[in-house]
Order: sequence, then structure tokens, then C-alpha cells
Amino acid sequence: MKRILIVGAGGQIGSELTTYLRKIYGNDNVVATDVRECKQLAESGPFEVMNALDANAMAEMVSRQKIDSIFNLVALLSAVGEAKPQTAWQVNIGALMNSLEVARQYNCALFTPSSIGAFGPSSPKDKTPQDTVMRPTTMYGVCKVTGEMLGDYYHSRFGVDTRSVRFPGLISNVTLPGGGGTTDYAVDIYYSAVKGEKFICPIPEGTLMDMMYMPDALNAAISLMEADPTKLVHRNSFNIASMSFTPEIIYAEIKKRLPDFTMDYDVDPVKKAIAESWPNSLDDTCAREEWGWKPEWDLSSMTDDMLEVIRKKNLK
Ligand code: AKB
Repeated sequence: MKRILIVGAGGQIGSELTTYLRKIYGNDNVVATDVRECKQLAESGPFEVMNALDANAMAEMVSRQKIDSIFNLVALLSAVGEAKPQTAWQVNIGALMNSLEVARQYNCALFTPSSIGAFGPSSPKDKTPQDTVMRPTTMYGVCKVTGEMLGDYYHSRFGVDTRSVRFPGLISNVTLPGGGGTTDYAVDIYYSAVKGEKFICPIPEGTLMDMMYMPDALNAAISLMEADPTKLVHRNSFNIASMSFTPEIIYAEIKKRLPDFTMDYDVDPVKKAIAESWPNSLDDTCAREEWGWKPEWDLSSMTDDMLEVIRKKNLK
């Protein structure tokens, strides 16, 4: 990767991935784009407003900026996707198709995240295998499975270097996930804890979901894109995993450090149904074997870091 385009750079993943990629490949070589202005990203390198649904604009950008690698991060997440399924399809698949086409025309490598949401209630729940039944019951999941298949199709039919990982719920402290995801609670809980507020959890007690700290997620995306293609048996998309917990497990972990912290439940029925349709944990053996995936963060080390970083924000 020498000249990189990030599509959807203003979101939870993009805002951190842009900074990370700029550190590795040089500020000027990472062109961040989003449908909205992002002041912070524009301060450290090239930034342009671009609508990922505008195929001509994306092609013009890739040609003008001499791009060789694209990270397409545009996504309407799972819960918002159930509120607006038609829009979710148009945005998620529209941005992906434009990215695939431009990658084909300009010979670029393409990374697009998939998700644990690509699995459904008929997938094995525990240690969900890499290759198994995938019949998601959400529009988000339908988009993710479609995206995985399109990625493999563009690779086998046109030779496009498409690669992807199935991200678990991502926990981070730079840009908030925005409320549209089912796993967002695992970010919000830290902010409530630091602010000294009671946390109202929308996910029922006992619901296990795979989660990951953002530094591991960024490392996964870059390691996969840099991996030796001859070693890749799979491409779209790899299971990756680092930790799996329920609301009461993360709550207990925070309470060890902040004994006055309290949590109550007000379950959101849509998020409950989505969470219950997803795996409890993924088996990431293929990622470990094919490109050396290895997470560095667990719940305890992540909790120490999240609390420390959020405390420094001096939130009211
Ligand atoms: C969501 O909750 O929708 C996302 C995801 C797990 O893909 N964070």
C-alpha cells in the first residue's frame, strides 16, 4: 500500500484508521474522504468531502490521487438498519459496489469490513467456525453476507485484491459509534462510568457477544492488507476474535476500578433480537494460520486503558 483512499473516514473506525495509516505510510499518502467535513482529519493530511454513492466522484478521486489501496468503511449499522432497511441496503451496498468497480477499473486493493452480524440464528453459536451456515436475519447482516460474496466474486472473476475481516463489536475512545449498532453499549458504559452516571443497559443480562478493542481492530485490517497473498486461502471474510462478554461481565470489570458505579437494564427489543441472533464467540483459527492474526488486548487491559483515556477528556 502506497497511496491509500479511506471512504467513510469520519466514523468510529475511519477516524482512528486514518491516523494509524498516516503514521505508517506518511500523512500525504492517506487521503481521507467522508460525506461530511472532518476538521481533525483535514489537519493531519489530505481530506476531501466525497459521497461514496457517487460512482463518478469516487473514480475521479482514485484517478487524480493515484490511489492503489481503498478502505471502504461506509456502513449503516445493525440497529439503525432495522429502522431503515431500504436505506441500509442502498448505502451499504451502493458504497461497496462503487468501491469494487473503481478497484477493478484502477487496479486497487480493497478492504471492506464484514461483521459478526453476517451470522444468524442458525449459525453455530459458540466458537462459530470460519466457514459455516450464514443466514442473518437483519438487513445489516444481509448486506454483510452480500458484501463478502461480492468481494470473493470480484477477486475470482476480475482478479481484484479484495480482503476483509468480520469485526466484532468495536470498543474505542476517539469517535463514538453513534448509537446505530447493537454493540455500542460496550462503549457507552465506559463514558457513563467516568461521568459518574448510572448506566442503563439496552442489552439483556446474559447476552454474550464478541468484542474487540480498536487498536487490535486497526492492526487486523493493516496486517491482512499487508499479508502475503499466496498464504490466503480465504479472503472475504476472516473471523477475528479477542474477547467475548455479557453486560454484567463488563460492568463487573469496571466496578472493580470504580466501586460506586451502578447499572440497570432497560432492554431495547430490537437490539435484544439482533444480539440474540448473533454468535457468542467466533473461532479465528484461519486468520491466525493464514496471516498471523493475534490480538493484544483483553477485557482487563482494555478497561484500564479506556478509563484512563476517557478520564483525560474531562467530560461533564
Ligand atoms: C453493530 O453493532 O451493528 C456493529 C457490528 C457488530 O457490526 N458494531
